[in-house]
Amino acid sequence: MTARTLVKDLAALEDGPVAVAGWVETVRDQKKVQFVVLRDESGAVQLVRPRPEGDDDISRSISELTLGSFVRVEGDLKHDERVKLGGIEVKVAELDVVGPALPENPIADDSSIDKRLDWRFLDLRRPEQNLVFRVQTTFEHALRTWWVEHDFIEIHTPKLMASASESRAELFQVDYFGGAAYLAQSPQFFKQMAQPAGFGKVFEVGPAFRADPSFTSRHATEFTSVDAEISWIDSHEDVMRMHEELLVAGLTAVRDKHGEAVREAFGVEVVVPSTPFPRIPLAEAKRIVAERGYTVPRQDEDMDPEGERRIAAYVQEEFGSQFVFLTDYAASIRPFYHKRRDGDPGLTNSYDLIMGGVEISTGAQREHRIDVLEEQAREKGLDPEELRFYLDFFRYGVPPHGGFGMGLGRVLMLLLGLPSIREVTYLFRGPNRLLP
Ligand code: AMO
Repeated sequence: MTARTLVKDLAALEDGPVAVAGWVETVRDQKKVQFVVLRDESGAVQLVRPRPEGDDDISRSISELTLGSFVRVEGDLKHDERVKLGGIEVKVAELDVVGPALPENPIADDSSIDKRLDWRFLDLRRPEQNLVFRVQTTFEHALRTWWVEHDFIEIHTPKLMASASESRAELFQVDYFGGAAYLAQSPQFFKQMAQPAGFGKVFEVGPAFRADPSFTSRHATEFTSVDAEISWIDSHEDVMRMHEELLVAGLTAVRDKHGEAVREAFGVEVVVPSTPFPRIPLAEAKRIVAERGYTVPRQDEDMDPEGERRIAAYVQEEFGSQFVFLTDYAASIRPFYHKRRDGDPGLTNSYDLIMGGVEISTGAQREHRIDVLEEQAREKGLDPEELRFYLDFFRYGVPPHGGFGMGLGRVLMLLLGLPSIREVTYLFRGPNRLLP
């Protein structure tokens, strides 16, 4: 048996015997000649077979091919400029239908996103979808490479927890041997644990769960959280610097490897931002959008989505940046573990990162002084006893530290100009979706 060649590698080969394998995208079953477009994970190629007088086994099996069937083909590669699809074709000598498909495809290109998600494995066969996950792979790989080159340690924190990790409201509870366990909403507490553990700099890319009943384009009940936490910082400024450098590394890799394909498939440019990203205190950001005709509804709270879009439009016009750090969040709207500003305890050393008008990340310096941390927990109505395991991390020595959490799906959605996190999540999970 000839070894299989990926479609993308065919063009570089000389004419001669090849084997290809993939699924059937189209069949043109003509009287004199039969054409099949075969797609694999790397591209599509035309198969051709002159029809013999009175048909034979191969011509009959081509006539009977159902779209989507997985086939293995041996034949002769021929370069021919007249072939529209890449200037090559494979003349079929043997064809083996390895995985026949049912004749009716349950989805079409114009099916609703919900219908497509019902049949996600078929939806993912579209080349654009394939590209989404190649971009994701490249992006994650570049982040990981950057971290490794900068001496970070990779950790995998448990997702089964004894208590809430971000807020009680969004907690999934599961039965745990007759007791209760909770699904981690964030690796927050355990990535911080790496600091008293003396790890210095850590990262994690892993699942996070939130029982958030919303149906927006940016919320999922399970999502991939990209987290980092570093020791020996002076303030959140050090975290922002690491964050922006990391994003530049990730986006540079995506642009270099997929920039052209992304432009063709999604009509957007992968732009590598220049650093530093603009930094705007939240209160000032609210003033700016108010001056531009939009008043954020609850002034004592975070930006709402419209406010985020407006401030993004401003930084795009003013600084040509797709990214902006909103800083100086009030302590009242931040979790107890954020460090308050020295000399101005109403503010925290924290930030949100906005990309293309959507929040993709929260970061902060953490409070590492146990007495202050306990006090802040109490102030937020939390029971220090329930948080004892976490508070213990701070009783035996810990350096000043901080980090961020970033939603991978949101970054990909914005990077590719796609309308929903559903399009960039391998299998989306929302309030109405547990299958497939
Ligand atoms: P936060 O709660 O802001 O911060 O979450 C960080 C980032 O995670 C993404 N995200 C989500 N993505 C999809 N669906 C959701 N339901 C969802 N919820 C959050 C967003 C968000 O910006 N522990 C802190 C981070 C830190 O301080 O290190 C945290 O979890 O992109």
